[in-house]
Amino acid sequence: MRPFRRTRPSTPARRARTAAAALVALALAAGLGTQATASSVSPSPAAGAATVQQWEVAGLSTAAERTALSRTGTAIDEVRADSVVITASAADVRRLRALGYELSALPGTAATDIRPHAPSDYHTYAAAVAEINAVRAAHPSLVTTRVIGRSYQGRDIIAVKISDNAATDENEPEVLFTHNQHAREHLTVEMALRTLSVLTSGYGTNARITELLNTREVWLIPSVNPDGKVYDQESGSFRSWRKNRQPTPGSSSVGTDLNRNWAYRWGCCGGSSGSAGSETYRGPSAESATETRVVADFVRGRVIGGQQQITAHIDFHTYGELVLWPYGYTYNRTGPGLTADDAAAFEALGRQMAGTNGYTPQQSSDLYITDGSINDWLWANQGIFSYTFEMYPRSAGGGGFYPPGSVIARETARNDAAVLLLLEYADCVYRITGRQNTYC
Ligand code: LU0
Ligand code: CA
Ligand code: CA
Ligand code: ZN
Repeated sequence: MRPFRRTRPSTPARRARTAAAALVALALAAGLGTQATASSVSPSPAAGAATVQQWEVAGLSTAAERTALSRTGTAIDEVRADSVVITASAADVRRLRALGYELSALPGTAATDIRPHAPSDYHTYAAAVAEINAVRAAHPSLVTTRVIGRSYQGRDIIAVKISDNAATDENEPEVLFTHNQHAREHLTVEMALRTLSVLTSGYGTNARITELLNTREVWLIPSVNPDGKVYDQESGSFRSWRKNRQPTPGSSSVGTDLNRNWAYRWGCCGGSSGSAGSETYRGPSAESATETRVVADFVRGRVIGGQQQITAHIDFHTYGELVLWPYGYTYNRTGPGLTADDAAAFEALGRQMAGTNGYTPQQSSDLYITDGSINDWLWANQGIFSYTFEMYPRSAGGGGFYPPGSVIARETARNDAAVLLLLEYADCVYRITGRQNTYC
């Protein structure tokens, strides 16, 4: 386990800083004019993508201190023992320093410092779609694809189904994997392609995979945010873009953080921002983002005869090497709709999956509070055991959001066993704590 020290005594400077951050958070919530403008928080490529880079923010060691920073509208890239790493523009840095935060630049992390990946490394969105179509053509009884809707800019959002008799909706537990909610997290799209390859090549050759695909229906959504992916990846240098590409009405800002836009306790708890320019902008209302709505409608469409068919889910992100479970909106281990038995099952399966890939298992809010996340909605609203995996690297030194293409094969294969474990328990996740007779 990552050694969080929740009880570290607070220094006067720390208390002052936390108080200042809280005041600014209040001002932001009240719509006062202290927030940076859209162009400074989310620069247009011409205006200053070069100034966006990663910074270490010193002296933050508890979830409450990290949540205070995120209340200023900052997205936290990485949690360290006594600091965090963020991506920030020069204007963000000035704003945070004015609040008393100590920031130091992480060398080599500006988007323009990062060597563009070779086309053979990370798939573009179009290349990913082409590969999916090729796999489907090679395995027509095992793979079908469905356009579940279109992104804000009109790109297909695709769900790939993998099962025996894939064209038929059979009465088998369904498992969902979502990828690339955050634009710059390109390794997650590679993860979807890896899972597609492992499952299709293993069917008929590997007894365990054959049995799983005979008894489960697997859904992969390889890119929830294709507009963001294309915007980040296809201009010649990376843009460190996180959100979707939907303009906010009444503002010059572009983009909603899809993982703050889901419809459970949306905006409740200081785990997202109401400022359109923020990296964690939650949108004007829950499911306001085209892509959130498309995926939520797809999930609701899996309710058949009053029963949600999807039982288990992983949302792939980068980075940090973490296995996370709900709730994100509260530090409490249990909450409405999340009993001690539910929490025990979440934790047991989360820890077992982490045992296979060496990630750190923890409740999502051990990092910092998030609200409107996909995990909270899928569990509270749909009863789906929903995890987040934060993939490679563990820290910025491994390449942050842009690790070299040479790690793709190793770091996606690293999750094979966890994916199969989730499929195995999809018939009854409570089996992992021996409570199947009570709950399944
Ligand atoms: O959405 C996020 O902030 C995630 C973490 C949560 C799922 C708890 N981190 S990320 O944006 O860096 N992928
Ligand atoms: Ca089937
Ligand atoms: Ca089914
Ligand atoms: Zn993410």
